[in-house]
Amino acid sequence: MIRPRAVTAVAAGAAALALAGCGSTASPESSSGGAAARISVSDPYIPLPPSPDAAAGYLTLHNSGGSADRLLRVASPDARSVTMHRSTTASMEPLESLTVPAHGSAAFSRGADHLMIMGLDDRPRVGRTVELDLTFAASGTITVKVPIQPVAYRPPGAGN
Ligand SMILES: [Cu+2]
Repeated sequence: MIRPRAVTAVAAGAAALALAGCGSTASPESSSGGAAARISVSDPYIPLPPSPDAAAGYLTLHNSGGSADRLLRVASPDARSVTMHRSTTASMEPLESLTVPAHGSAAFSRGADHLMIMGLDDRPRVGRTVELDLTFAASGTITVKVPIQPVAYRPPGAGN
């Protein structure tokens, strides 16, 4: 099952650490300015892949802050590699980064940008989770536990 509250808590903690680490002079309490990016993650899932060799990962990134941020790379201790891909009409190509606009969102979703997860270290099954470590230019690394879902799963908020 998805536990959005847990994911948000992890994301908020990572963002706070990143702010402290980069020597920002803004105090965490002064939220009125809202200049910094504030990233959270919702609806992460991996449709059950036929084999551990290659799986697709989907999730939505939200930025409630006043500055854009960029997802630079994704890694996983549970897989050999994770890459960001953009689907084109013919095939797909690597994506260098994904921008999350200020007060906006960006998503990896079916038929569009997606995460390619290669070489899962355990046989995939529904209910297992895969850790993804998302590293942002401004917000640092946010860790998400992504559940493997049935092949036809759609997240609750998906309009299409
Ligand atoms: Cu791909």
